[in-house]
Amino acid sequence: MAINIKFSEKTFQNKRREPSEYAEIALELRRDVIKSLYLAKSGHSGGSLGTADIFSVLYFGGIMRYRPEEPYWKERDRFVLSAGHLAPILYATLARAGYLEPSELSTLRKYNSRLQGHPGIDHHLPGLETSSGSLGQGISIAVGMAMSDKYLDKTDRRVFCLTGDGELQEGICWEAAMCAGHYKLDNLCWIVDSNDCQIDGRVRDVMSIYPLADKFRAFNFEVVEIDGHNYEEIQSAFDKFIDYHTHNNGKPFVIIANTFMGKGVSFMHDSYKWHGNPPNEEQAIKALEELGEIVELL
Ligand SMILES: Cc1ncc(C[n+]2csc(CCOP(=O)(O)OP(=O)(O)O)c2C)c(N)n1
Repeated sequence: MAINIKFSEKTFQNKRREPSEYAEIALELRRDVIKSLYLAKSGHSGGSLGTADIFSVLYFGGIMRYRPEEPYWKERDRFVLSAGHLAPILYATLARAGYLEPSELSTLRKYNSRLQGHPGIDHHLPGLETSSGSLGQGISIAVGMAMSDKYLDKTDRRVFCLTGDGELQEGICWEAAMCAGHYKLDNLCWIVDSNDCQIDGRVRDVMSIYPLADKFRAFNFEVVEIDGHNYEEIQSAFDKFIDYHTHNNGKPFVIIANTFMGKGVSFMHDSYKWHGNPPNEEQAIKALEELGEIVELL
Protein backbone atom coordinates (compact mmCIF):
# COMPACT_ATOMS: atom_id res chain seq x y z
CA MET A 1 0.00 0.00 0.00
CA ALA A 2 1.17 3.53 -0.74
CA ILE A 3 -0.58 6.82 -0.44
CA ASN A 4 -1.04 9.47 -3.06
CA ILE A 5 0.18 12.74 -1.61
CA LYS A 6 -1.10 15.85 -3.34
CA PHE A 7 -0.62 19.47 -2.29
CA SER A 8 -3.50 21.80 -3.03
CA GLU A 9 -2.71 24.96 -4.99
CA LYS A 10 -4.42 27.27 -2.49
CA THR A 11 -2.76 30.51 -1.48
CA PHE A 12 -4.04 33.01 1.06
CA GLN A 13 -3.89 36.78 1.18
CA ASN A 14 -2.49 38.71 4.10
CA LYS A 15 -5.48 40.49 5.61
CA ARG A 16 -7.36 40.76 8.84
CA ARG A 17 -9.68 37.76 9.30
CA GLU A 18 -12.29 36.09 11.43
CA PRO A 19 -11.17 33.19 13.66
CA SER A 20 -12.90 30.64 11.41
CA GLU A 21 -10.73 31.74 8.47
CA TYR A 22 -7.54 31.41 10.52
CA ALA A 23 -8.70 27.94 11.49
CA GLU A 24 -9.11 26.99 7.85
CA ILE A 25 -5.63 28.27 6.98
CA ALA A 26 -4.06 26.52 9.97
CA LEU A 27 -5.68 23.27 8.85
CA GLU A 28 -4.12 23.62 5.41
CA LEU A 29 -0.72 24.35 7.01
CA ARG A 30 -1.01 21.31 9.27
CA ARG A 31 -1.87 19.08 6.30
CA ASP A 32 1.19 20.43 4.48
CA VAL A 33 3.36 19.63 7.50
CA ILE A 34 2.11 16.03 7.68
CA LYS A 35 2.46 15.47 3.94
CA SER A 36 5.94 16.94 3.59
CA LEU A 37 7.25 15.12 6.66
CA TYR A 38 5.74 11.82 5.56
CA LEU A 39 7.46 12.18 2.18
CA ALA A 40 10.75 13.27 3.78
CA LYS A 41 10.69 10.31 6.19
CA SER A 42 12.42 12.48 8.80
CA GLY A 43 11.88 15.79 10.56
CA HIS A 44 10.01 17.55 13.32
CA SER A 45 6.24 17.04 13.44
CA GLY A 46 5.30 18.15 16.96
CA GLY A 47 6.39 21.80 17.09
CA SER A 48 5.49 22.38 13.44
CA LEU A 49 1.88 21.38 14.15
CA GLY A 50 1.85 23.21 17.48
CA THR A 51 2.78 26.58 15.99
CA ALA A 52 0.46 26.46 12.94
CA ASP A 53 -2.11 28.75 14.57
CA ILE A 54 0.52 31.39 15.30
CA PHE A 55 1.77 31.28 11.70
CA SER A 56 -1.75 31.57 10.31
CA VAL A 57 -2.31 34.87 12.14
CA LEU A 58 1.21 36.28 11.73
CA TYR A 59 1.38 35.77 7.96
CA PHE A 60 -2.28 35.80 6.92
CA GLY A 61 -3.83 38.25 9.39
CA GLY A 62 -2.39 41.50 8.11
CA ILE A 63 0.21 41.60 10.90
CA MET A 64 3.49 41.25 9.03
CA ARG A 65 4.25 43.49 6.08
CA TYR A 66 5.67 41.50 3.16
CA ARG A 67 5.32 41.10 -0.59
CA PRO A 68 5.83 37.59 -2.00
CA GLU A 69 6.15 39.08 -5.50
CA GLU A 70 8.93 41.37 -4.21
CA PRO A 71 10.64 39.32 -1.47
CA TYR A 72 13.41 41.85 -0.84
CA TRP A 73 11.07 44.86 -0.63
CA LYS A 74 12.99 47.30 1.53
CA GLU A 75 10.15 48.12 3.88
CA ARG A 76 9.20 44.54 4.68
CA ASP A 77 9.08 43.18 8.20
CA ARG A 78 11.35 40.23 8.81
CA PHE A 79 10.66 36.86 10.38
CA VAL A 80 13.36 34.67 11.88
CA LEU A 81 12.63 31.05 12.78
CA SER A 82 15.11 30.63 15.60
CA ALA A 83 13.67 27.17 16.32
CA GLY A 84 15.01 26.17 12.91
CA HIS A 85 13.89 22.55 13.32
CA LEU A 86 10.33 23.83 12.79
CA ALA A 87 11.23 24.49 9.14
CA PRO A 88 8.25 22.46 7.78
CA ILE A 89 5.71 24.95 9.14
CA LEU A 90 7.71 27.91 7.82
CA TYR A 91 7.99 26.34 4.35
CA ALA A 92 4.25 25.57 4.33
CA THR A 93 3.53 29.17 5.34
CA LEU A 94 5.80 30.61 2.64
CA ALA A 95 4.14 28.36 0.06
CA ARG A 96 0.63 29.36 1.08
CA ALA A 97 1.68 33.03 1.05
CA GLY A 98 2.84 32.66 -2.56
CA TYR A 99 6.64 32.62 -2.22
CA LEU A 100 6.89 29.14 -3.75
CA GLU A 101 4.66 26.56 -5.42
CA PRO A 102 2.96 24.36 -2.81
CA SER A 103 4.07 21.28 -4.80
CA GLU A 104 7.68 22.13 -3.87
CA LEU A 105 6.79 21.09 -0.30
CA SER A 106 7.22 17.50 -1.53
CA THR A 107 10.99 18.15 -1.75
CA LEU A 108 11.49 18.72 1.99
CA ARG A 109 14.90 17.43 3.14
CA LYS A 110 15.74 16.06 -0.34
CA TYR A 111 19.17 16.47 -1.88
CA ASN A 112 19.43 19.79 -3.75
CA SER A 113 16.04 21.00 -2.47
CA ARG A 114 15.68 24.59 -1.28
CA LEU A 115 13.74 23.15 1.66
CA GLN A 116 16.39 21.68 3.90
CA GLY A 117 15.70 20.23 7.34
CA HIS A 118 16.84 23.49 8.89
CA PRO A 119 16.52 26.76 6.94
CA GLY A 120 19.65 27.60 4.95
CA ILE A 121 20.06 31.03 3.38
CA ASP A 122 22.48 29.60 0.80
CA HIS A 123 19.53 27.87 -0.89
CA HIS A 124 18.07 31.26 -1.92
CA LEU A 125 14.53 30.57 -0.83
CA PRO A 126 12.48 33.77 -1.20
CA GLY A 127 10.95 34.86 2.08
CA LEU A 128 13.72 33.27 4.13
CA GLU A 129 15.78 35.92 5.91
CA THR A 130 18.53 33.89 7.55
CA SER A 131 19.82 30.40 8.30
CA SER A 132 18.88 28.92 11.65
CA GLY A 133 18.78 25.67 13.56
CA SER A 134 21.59 26.04 16.01
CA LEU A 135 19.35 26.94 18.94
CA GLY A 136 19.73 30.51 20.18
CA GLN A 137 21.41 31.68 17.01
CA GLY A 138 18.24 32.92 15.30
CA ILE A 139 17.11 35.13 18.16
CA SER A 140 20.61 36.61 18.35
CA ILE A 141 20.46 37.40 14.64
CA ALA A 142 16.96 38.87 15.08
CA VAL A 143 18.25 41.16 17.84
CA GLY A 144 21.01 42.31 15.49
CA MET A 145 18.45 42.97 12.74
CA ALA A 146 16.28 44.98 15.13
CA MET A 147 19.30 46.99 16.30
CA SER A 148 20.37 47.85 12.79
CA ASP A 149 16.81 48.74 11.73
CA LYS A 150 16.31 51.01 14.73
CA TYR A 151 19.70 52.68 15.06
CA LEU A 152 21.48 52.45 11.71
CA ASP A 153 18.76 52.43 9.05
CA LYS A 154 16.28 54.21 11.31
CA THR A 155 13.35 52.47 9.63
CA ASP A 156 10.04 51.40 11.13
CA ARG A 157 10.53 47.80 9.99
CA ARG A 158 9.74 45.19 12.60
CA VAL A 159 11.44 41.90 13.37
CA PHE A 160 9.46 38.86 14.49
CA CYS A 161 11.27 35.83 15.86
CA LEU A 162 10.02 32.48 17.12
CA THR A 163 11.99 30.41 19.61
CA GLY A 164 11.06 27.18 21.33
CA ASP A 165 10.90 27.00 25.12
CA GLY A 166 13.50 24.23 25.30
CA GLU A 167 15.59 26.56 23.16
CA LEU A 168 15.62 28.99 26.10
CA GLN A 169 17.82 26.51 27.96
CA GLU A 170 20.59 27.82 25.69
CA GLY A 171 22.44 30.63 27.49
CA ILE A 172 22.86 32.63 24.29
CA CYS A 173 19.10 33.39 24.34
CA TRP A 174 19.47 35.32 27.58
CA GLU A 175 22.37 37.32 26.24
CA ALA A 176 20.10 38.25 23.33
CA ALA A 177 17.34 39.20 25.79
CA MET A 178 19.73 41.35 27.82
CA CYS A 179 20.88 43.10 24.66
CA ALA A 180 17.31 43.69 23.40
CA GLY A 181 16.29 45.17 26.76
CA HIS A 182 19.38 47.32 27.12
CA TYR A 183 19.04 48.76 23.62
CA LYS A 184 15.28 49.27 24.00
CA LEU A 185 14.45 47.29 20.88
CA ASP A 186 10.74 48.04 20.67
CA ASN A 187 10.79 46.86 17.04
CA LEU A 188 11.42 43.26 18.18
CA CYS A 189 8.56 40.83 18.73
CA TRP A 190 9.85 37.59 20.26
CA ILE A 191 7.39 34.70 20.26
CA VAL A 192 8.07 31.76 22.58
CA ASP A 193 6.43 28.48 21.62
CA SER A 194 5.76 27.46 25.19
CA ASN A 195 4.71 23.81 24.94
CA ASP A 196 6.72 22.46 27.88
CA CYS A 197 8.22 19.86 25.54
CA GLN A 198 11.72 19.56 24.19
CA ILE A 199 13.80 16.80 22.61
CA ASP A 200 14.22 14.69 25.77
CA GLY A 201 11.11 15.36 27.81
CA ARG A 202 9.27 18.13 29.62
CA VAL A 203 11.17 21.42 29.69
CA ARG A 204 10.44 21.71 33.43
CA ASP A 205 12.02 18.31 34.10
CA VAL A 206 15.07 18.59 31.86
CA MET A 207 16.01 22.09 33.10
CA SER A 208 13.41 24.56 34.28
CA ILE A 209 13.21 27.95 32.58
CA TYR A 210 10.38 29.21 34.78
CA PRO A 211 9.05 31.66 35.84
CA LEU A 212 9.35 32.82 32.25
CA ALA A 213 7.33 36.04 32.28
CA ASP A 214 9.23 37.35 35.32
CA LYS A 215 12.55 36.60 33.65
CA PHE A 216 11.63 38.57 30.53
CA ARG A 217 10.29 41.43 32.66
CA ALA A 218 13.61 41.55 34.48
CA PHE A 219 15.23 42.11 31.08
CA ASN A 220 12.92 45.10 30.46
CA PHE A 221 10.49 43.29 28.13
CA GLU A 222 6.81 43.97 27.67
CA VAL A 223 5.30 40.52 28.28
CA VAL A 224 2.03 39.07 27.05
CA GLU A 225 1.03 35.49 27.81
CA ILE A 226 -1.60 33.87 25.60
CA ASP A 227 -3.24 30.64 24.55
CA GLY A 228 -1.27 30.01 21.37
CA HIS A 229 -4.23 28.24 19.76
CA ASN A 230 -6.75 31.02 20.34
CA TYR A 231 -6.84 33.20 17.23
CA GLU A 232 -8.33 36.22 19.00
CA GLU A 233 -5.63 36.14 21.67
CA ILE A 234 -2.88 35.70 19.08
CA GLN A 235 -4.20 38.59 17.01
CA SER A 236 -4.61 40.93 19.95
CA ALA A 237 -1.09 40.15 21.19
CA PHE A 238 0.36 41.11 17.80
CA ASP A 239 -1.86 44.21 17.70
CA LYS A 240 -0.51 45.24 21.08
CA PHE A 241 3.08 44.83 19.88
CA ILE A 242 2.38 46.94 16.80
CA ASP A 243 0.70 49.60 18.89
CA TYR A 244 3.61 49.75 21.35
CA HIS A 245 6.12 49.88 18.53
CA THR A 246 4.20 52.64 16.77
CA HIS A 247 4.30 54.66 19.99
CA ASN A 248 7.98 53.87 20.61
CA ASN A 249 7.54 52.54 24.11
CA GLY A 250 11.23 51.59 24.30
CA LYS A 251 10.69 47.97 25.31
CA PRO A 252 11.15 44.75 23.34
CA PHE A 253 7.99 42.64 23.26
CA VAL A 254 7.61 38.97 24.03
CA ILE A 255 4.58 36.78 23.46
CA ILE A 256 4.65 33.66 25.59
CA ALA A 257 2.33 31.46 23.57
CA ASN A 258 1.14 28.41 25.48
CA THR A 259 0.73 25.65 22.94
CA PHE A 260 0.48 21.89 22.69
CA MET A 261 3.06 19.95 20.76
CA GLY A 262 1.36 18.04 17.94
CA LYS A 263 -1.84 20.11 18.14
CA GLY A 264 -4.46 18.89 15.67
CA VAL A 265 -3.41 15.24 15.57
CA SER A 266 -4.75 13.18 18.48
CA PHE A 267 -1.89 10.71 18.82
CA MET A 268 0.77 13.44 18.73
CA HIS A 269 -1.01 15.78 21.16
CA ASP A 270 1.22 17.09 23.98
CA SER A 271 3.77 14.32 23.50
CA TYR A 272 7.47 15.19 23.38
CA LYS A 273 7.99 11.84 21.63
CA TRP A 274 6.82 13.69 18.51
CA HIS A 275 9.46 16.42 18.82
CA GLY A 276 11.62 14.99 16.06
CA ASN A 277 9.72 12.22 14.27
CA PRO A 278 7.80 12.08 11.00
CA PRO A 279 4.57 10.09 10.61
CA ASN A 280 4.82 6.71 8.91
CA GLU A 281 2.27 5.72 6.29
CA GLU A 282 -0.42 4.52 8.67
CA GLN A 283 0.08 7.53 10.93
CA ALA A 284 0.01 9.96 7.98
CA ILE A 285 -3.31 8.51 6.81
CA LYS A 286 -4.83 8.86 10.27
CA ALA A 287 -3.38 12.34 10.81
CA LEU A 288 -4.66 13.62 7.46
CA GLU A 289 -8.08 12.15 8.14
CA GLU A 290 -8.19 14.02 11.45
CA LEU A 291 -7.16 17.15 9.58
CA GLY A 292 -10.06 16.78 7.18
CA GLU A 293 -8.46 15.06 4.19
CA ILE A 294 -9.15 11.53 3.04
CA VAL A 295 -6.06 10.27 1.25
CA GLU A 296 -6.12 8.18 -1.91
CA LEU A 297 -4.40 4.84 -1.79
CA LEU A 298 -2.28 3.91 -4.78
C1 LIG B 1 22.81 24.63 19.97
C2 LIG B 1 21.93 23.42 19.75
N1 LIG B 1 21.95 22.41 20.64
C3 LIG B 1 21.16 21.32 20.45
C4 LIG B 1 20.37 21.23 19.35
C5 LIG B 1 19.51 19.97 19.13
N2 LIG B 1 18.09 20.27 19.36
C6 LIG B 1 17.27 20.53 18.32
S1 LIG B 1 15.72 20.89 18.81
C7 LIG B 1 16.12 20.65 20.44
C8 LIG B 1 15.08 20.82 21.52
C9 LIG B 1 14.39 22.14 21.42
O1 LIG B 1 13.26 22.19 22.24
P1 LIG B 1 12.17 23.28 21.94
O2 LIG B 1 12.85 24.55 21.66
O3 LIG B 1 11.24 23.27 23.11
O4 LIG B 1 11.46 22.80 20.63
P2 LIG B 1 10.21 21.77 20.51
O5 LIG B 1 10.63 20.50 21.19
O6 LIG B 1 9.05 22.40 21.19
O7 LIG B 1 10.03 21.60 19.03
C10 LIG B 1 17.47 20.30 20.57
C11 LIG B 1 18.14 20.04 21.87
C12 LIG B 1 20.39 22.31 18.42
N3 LIG B 1 19.64 22.31 17.31
N4 LIG B 1 21.17 23.39 18.64
